[in-house]
Amino acid sequence: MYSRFFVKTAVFFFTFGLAWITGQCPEYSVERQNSTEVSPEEDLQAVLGSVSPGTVVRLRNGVYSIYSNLQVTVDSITIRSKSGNRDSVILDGNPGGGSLDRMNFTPEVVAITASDVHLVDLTVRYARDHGIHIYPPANSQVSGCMLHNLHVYDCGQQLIKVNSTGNESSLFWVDSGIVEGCLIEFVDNSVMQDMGEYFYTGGIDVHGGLGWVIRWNHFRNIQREGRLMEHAVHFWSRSRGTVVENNRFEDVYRGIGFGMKQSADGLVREYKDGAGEDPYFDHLGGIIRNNTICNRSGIHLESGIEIWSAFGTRVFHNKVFSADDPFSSIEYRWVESIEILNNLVSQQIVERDGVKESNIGYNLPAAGADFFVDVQNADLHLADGGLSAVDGAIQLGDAGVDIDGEVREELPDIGADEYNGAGVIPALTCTRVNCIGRASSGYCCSLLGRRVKTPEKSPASGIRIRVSGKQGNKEVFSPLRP
Ligand SMILES: [Ca+2]
Ligand SMILES: [Ca+2]
Repeated sequence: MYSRFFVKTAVFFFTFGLAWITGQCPEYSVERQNSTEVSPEEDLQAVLGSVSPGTVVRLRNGVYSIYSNLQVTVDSITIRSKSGNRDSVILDGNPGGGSLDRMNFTPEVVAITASDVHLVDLTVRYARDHGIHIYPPANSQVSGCMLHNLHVYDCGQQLIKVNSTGNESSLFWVDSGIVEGCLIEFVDNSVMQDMGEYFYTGGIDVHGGLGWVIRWNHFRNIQREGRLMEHAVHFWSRSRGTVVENNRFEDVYRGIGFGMKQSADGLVREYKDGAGEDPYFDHLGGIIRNNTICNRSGIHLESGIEIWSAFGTRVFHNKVFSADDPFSSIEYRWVESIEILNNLVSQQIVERDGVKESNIGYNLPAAGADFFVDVQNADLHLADGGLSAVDGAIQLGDAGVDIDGEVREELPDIGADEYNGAGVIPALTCTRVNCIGRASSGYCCSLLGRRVKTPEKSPASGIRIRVSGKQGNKEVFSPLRP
């Protein structure tokens, strides 16, 4: 009987072809004791000011006109669409519906100065400055805010901004935030704040944040005309322990940045243990893993991942592809004790100045478009041109899961995708050499150097194995050889 073998093999290679990144975001599951509902014609600001902590505010479908910053000041509330469909509830900072000029927009659509506030399943658009701004009230820290399954787009400065009180004599910060499963993008990038030499505009910009997680998001079109602007994700001013994982970046000027400043210029976070003070570092620890960054032809990539003025940061299993030559795929400068391992990039990983005691290795540069399934659609799954990345990585204890949510195998692949046969027909090799006693068929088979379970009996012509992948089920075949 071959059936048991077929089932096991099919499970082993099975993958979902569509929704390969948003499908992995965990469900929102926080329970609150109380619940209330609001309609677009009601005064949402008044409702948010009157609820008690532990309330879910459910927004009925429609466009909510935000004439002045929607202030969230009550701890432990969830603001979410009743329907669960983020496209059906829109918080709109251009309530007059006038032309898309940032000077017509409300300064900030949502301003959060409370802890444990969750925004879930909503659209936020058209802020003059920041779409969502989280900052502490005058005299206390903020922590535990979550942005889950939002669509945030077209704001003048940063789409999501996190910073301190801004007051040196009473300085507090925002910790332990989560941004997950969101679509963060520019649909019309003419709203960006043009400073002449650059745009003061980016995706997520966090000063002095401790313990933030950015995962399973999709960042798109955070660029304009190849001109200098902010990152799609930037943590600095001595942010610490940031995790940026399993995100998909598509057409960005700068993808992910940890750190920037070389000295305590402006307000920077200080920690009780004195970390990063002498010498100065602008980001401490943290990990950037399993992200894909893809720029099409004509969209300049300045840098996919920039590590500047950082200590102990790890960059594992990312993929950076740009059709045109970037300044750098990944770059690092003014760093100490960082690790950049198992990354796959289309151009180069650039060491700049001031690098101490760092571990850079097992990366694969110069990966062409043929390495990937579909660069036009920013799908950086490995294709048959990229098999040199397969099994070429070093095992890491903190590698996370790949872009499909799959745990890596014993021989991990370089980049963000553990290859699973999707989209290609790998070569099957079956041999009796050194195999006696190891397979009941008398043959041992491997796909891409990976041992696969063999049938209990071999048919006379050869061994056939079914592989399930994005393009359906395929059979791979090896004639029997000695
Ligand atoms: Ca492997
Ligand atoms: Ca995979």
